[in-house]
Amino acid sequence: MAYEETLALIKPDAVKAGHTGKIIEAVIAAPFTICAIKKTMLNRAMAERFYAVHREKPFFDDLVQFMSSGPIYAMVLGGESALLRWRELMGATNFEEAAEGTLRKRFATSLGRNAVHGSDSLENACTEIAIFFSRQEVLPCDIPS
Ligand code: IDP
Repeated sequence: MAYEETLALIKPDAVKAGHTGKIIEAVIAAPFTICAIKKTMLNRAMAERFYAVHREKPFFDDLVQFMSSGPIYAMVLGGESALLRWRELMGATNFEEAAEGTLRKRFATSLGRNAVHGSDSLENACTEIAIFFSRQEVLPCDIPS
């Protein structure tokens, strides 16, 4: 096991529906360290850059429109095996296939509107974290030494 950091987003659908508190509760209970957190909003160009790997997919336009449609919360989550553990807590991309108790099972309303995002590799986590946070804003420990 190794300490890792991953980027988590609470997507516009979940923020709008008032699920932010429940999602942050699940983050803390898991537990993860919230190394950084901010409420923000992606514009179209930022959403296109964030999801550039999906540029050729038929759902790309809808995804970009959705992700720039309202406020989101961006978090850097830290902990042992944080990347995989956050993806497990999120559940499968398609909420209909997500396990009971996962965030997508609880809060997603469609394949696209699936409440949360998590990086899919440590390399992508680095890139994605840098989109939202400077290094100085990311504090790995809750208790400063
Ligand atoms: P992930 O978010 O579980 O890593 P990805 O395959 O990277 O899944 O897809 C990114 C996001 O694009 C998904 O979370 C979902 O919001 C959206 N998405 C993925 N596949 C579809 C689809 O077939 N139709 C509509 N939206 C999709």
